[in-house]
Amino acid sequence: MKFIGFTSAAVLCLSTLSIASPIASPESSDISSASRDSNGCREPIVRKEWRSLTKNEKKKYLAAVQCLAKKKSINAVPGADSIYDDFQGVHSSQTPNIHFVGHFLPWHRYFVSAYEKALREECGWTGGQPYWDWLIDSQSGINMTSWSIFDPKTGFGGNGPFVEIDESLNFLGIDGRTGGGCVQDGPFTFDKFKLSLGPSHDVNVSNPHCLTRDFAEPIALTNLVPEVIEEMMSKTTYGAFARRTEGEPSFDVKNVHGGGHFGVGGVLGAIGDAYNSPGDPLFYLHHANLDRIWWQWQQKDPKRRYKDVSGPIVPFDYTNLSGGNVTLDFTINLGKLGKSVPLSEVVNPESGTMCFKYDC
Ligand SMILES: *[C@@H]1O[C@H](CO)[C@@H](O)[C@H](O)[C@H]1NC(C)=O
Ligand SMILES: *[C@@H]1O[C@H](CO)[C@@H](O)[C@H](O)[C@H]1NC(C)=O
Ligand SMILES: *[C@@H]1O[C@H](CO)[C@@H](O)[C@H](O)[C@H]1NC(C)=O
Ligand SMILES: CC(=O)N[C@H]1CO[C@H](CO)[C@@H](O)[C@@H]1O
Repeated sequence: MKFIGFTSAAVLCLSTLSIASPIASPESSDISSASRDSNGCREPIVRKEWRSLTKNEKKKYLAAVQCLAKKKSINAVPGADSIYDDFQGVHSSQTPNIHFVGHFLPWHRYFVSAYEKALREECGWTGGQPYWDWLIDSQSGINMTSWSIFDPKTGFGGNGPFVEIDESLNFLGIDGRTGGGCVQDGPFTFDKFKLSLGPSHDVNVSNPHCLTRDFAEPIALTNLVPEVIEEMMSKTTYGAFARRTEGEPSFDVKNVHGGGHFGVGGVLGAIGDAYNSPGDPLFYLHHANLDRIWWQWQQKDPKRRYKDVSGPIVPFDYTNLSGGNVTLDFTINLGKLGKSVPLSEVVNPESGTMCFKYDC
C-alpha cells in the first residue's frame, strides 16, 4: 500500500478508514446526536489530519503552541515554568499509573482534550487538536527525514544531530537511532521554545533545556504499519483493543503507540521518554491519532462500545492478580489541569466533559 502524493482531506482519511470500516451506520449518528442533545454538545470541535490544515492554520497552530510555552505556569507541578510545562508535568507525575492499564486510552483522551482547550482558551487557536496519521508517511516510501510533518516551515521541525551513547542506556534495544541532540530547525528550536521539565523525572525542579529528537526510522517503519491497525480493529472488546494498542514495553510485538514514540524519540528524544514525552509538541498529534483509532473502533458499534471499558487498575495486572479492573465509575484526574471525572464522562467525546469528533 502506497499513499504518495495525497493532499486532500477526503483522500487522507482513506488510509485508515478502509481498515476501520465498515460502519458509520445511521445508528451511530443517532447515538451521538442523542448525547449532543442531552449534553449541549451541538457543535463538536472537528479534529483534522495535520496535512489537511491550510498553510495559515498550520502557522496559527504552531504559534499557539509557542504561546502556551510562554504563558506563566499555574504550578500544576513545582518545576513548571509555563502552562506547556504544566501539561508535561502532570503526565510525568502520573506516568506510573496511566500506562499498561485499562484507563490508558481514556486518560490520554482527557489529557489531549484539556491541552486542546488550553490552546483555544489561552492562545487563540480556533480549530480542533490536529492528529498525525503516521500510516500515510510510513507507507509512502519517503525517507523519514523528509516526512512533511517534520518540515521546518509547515511542520514541527526535524531531527537532532547525532549524539553517541553508551549502549547500556538503550535498554529497549532501539534500532537505527540517528539523532539525540536539540532539534535544529522549525518552530521548536531552543531560541523559540524551552522546556523546564526533563530529562530527569523530578517535576519539582526547573531545568530549562531544548527539545531533543532521535529519529529511529527502522522502529517507525516496522511498527507504524496497517497490519497492527487491522489487528486492533478486529478486537471485539475494549480490553483486547486497548491492550493491543499499548502492546508491550518491547519491540518483539509490533505496536503503533511505541512506534510513534520511539520512532521519533529514539533513546534521547523527549517523545521517547515515557515520563516526559509531552515535551515534544508532536506528542499531542500522535496521541490524537491513537485516540482517533479508538474512536473509529467505537463507531463500529457505538451503543455497546461507548460503554465498554475494562483492563487493569494496576499496571500490567492483566489477570487481576492484584488490583481489579476499571469500570465506567473509575475516576481519573489531571491534577490542577482538570477535575476528577469517571470514565463514563470520557468514553464518548461528544458527551460528558468533552465535545469533539474526528473528520474521519
Ligand atoms: C533515510 O535517509 C538516511 C539519511 O540520509 C539514511 O541513512 C537512511 O538509510 C534512509 N532510509 C531509507 C529507508 O532509505
Ligand atoms: C517533589 O515535591 C513533593 C512535595 O511537594 C514531594 O512529595 C516529592 O517527593 C518531591 N519529589 C522529588 C523527586 O523530590
Ligand atoms: C479483570 O479482567 C481480567 C481479564 O479480562 C479477568 O480475567 C478478571 O476476572 C477480571 N477481574 C475482575 C475482578 O473482574
Ligand atoms: C484473583 C484476584 O486477585 N482478584 C482480585 C481482583 O481485584 C479485586 C479488586 O481489587 C480484588 O478484590 C480481587 O481479590
